[in-house]
Amino acid sequence: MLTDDRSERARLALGTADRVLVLTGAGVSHASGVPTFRGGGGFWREHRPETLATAEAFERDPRLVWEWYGWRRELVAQCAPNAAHHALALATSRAVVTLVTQNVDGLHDLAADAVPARLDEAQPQQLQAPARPITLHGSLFALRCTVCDVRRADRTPIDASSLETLPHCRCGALMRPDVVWFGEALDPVGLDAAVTAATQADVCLVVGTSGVVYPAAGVVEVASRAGALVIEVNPEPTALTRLAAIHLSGDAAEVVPALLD
Ligand code: BJW
Ligand code: ZN
Repeated sequence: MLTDDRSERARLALGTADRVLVLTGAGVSHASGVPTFRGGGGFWREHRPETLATAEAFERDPRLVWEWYGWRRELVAQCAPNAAHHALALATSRAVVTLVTQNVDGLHDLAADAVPARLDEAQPQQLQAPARPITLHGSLFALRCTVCDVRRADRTPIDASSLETLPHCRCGALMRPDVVWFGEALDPVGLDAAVTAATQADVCLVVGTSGVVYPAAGVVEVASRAGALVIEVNPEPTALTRLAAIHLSGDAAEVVPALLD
């Protein structure tokens, strides 16, 4: 329950905005059991995630990188969207809300899939099918060929016991996770759509991101420069707090549903 002044101001701004841009990061999935990228417990074995999420690491040791992604795919496959994902999915079906995520866990999409069932319980006349989130950094459950660039959805377990058992393309080459690693370009269509939404937003809601990875964090800078009121939900101050007119400290799964109620 949000009762203080800042929360009420945030609720009012979101409730009266014509256009809202939401940027989410790993923290939005914390209550679902997905580890954040940089938080405590952000290590897998002795490796920092930052050193595994690179093309160089994959070139050097594809088995190690696939082992890490296989582990994350299994972990995330057991996780379900939480109240923040559901509230945001419902919001994208109610108003002009553009949802942009850095997450590769697919939980926003699962929440969007669940909206029709929830619509029956809500007021169907006010709602439309939720817009799909813009996924800036790709998906854990998609593969891309390292040679011919062909993509495919895939949820099967990864066998990283040898190079031969790793996922391969029909062209014979090795497949990689279809995610964006450091030094790689984001899909220009998704990034352009996010930047356009940022220039048009009255309110920019930033949830559960450390705000240190660009160009994703730059989307908030664009919104702020274009005059959007920036609202941040995060238990900690972040690199983007300087842009926030309102910082709400807390768990996204509690704060976000109360804000969008
Ligand atoms: C809670 C919570 C709860 C906890 N409730 N909250 C400009 C300036 C500086 C550097 C650069 C720049 N432009 C580009 C760069 C370089 C680089 C970069 O940004 N580096 C910085 C880190 C220094 N960027 C890139 O390399 C990008 N590419 C690029 O720019 O290409 C240029 C190019 C152009 C043309 C041709 C070729 C190249 C690509 C960046 C890709 C990032 N990819 C990753 C991995 C994805 C795959 C995977 O997951 O395996 O994306 S890195 C990782 O960080 C992942 C995340 O999406 C991303 C952001 O992390 P996020 O979500 O913020 O997570 P955390 O863990 O950092 O934070 C969690 C937050 O949640 C914390 O604040 C907690 O407090 C909070 N929290 N519990 C709410 N319950
Ligand atoms: Zn191929």
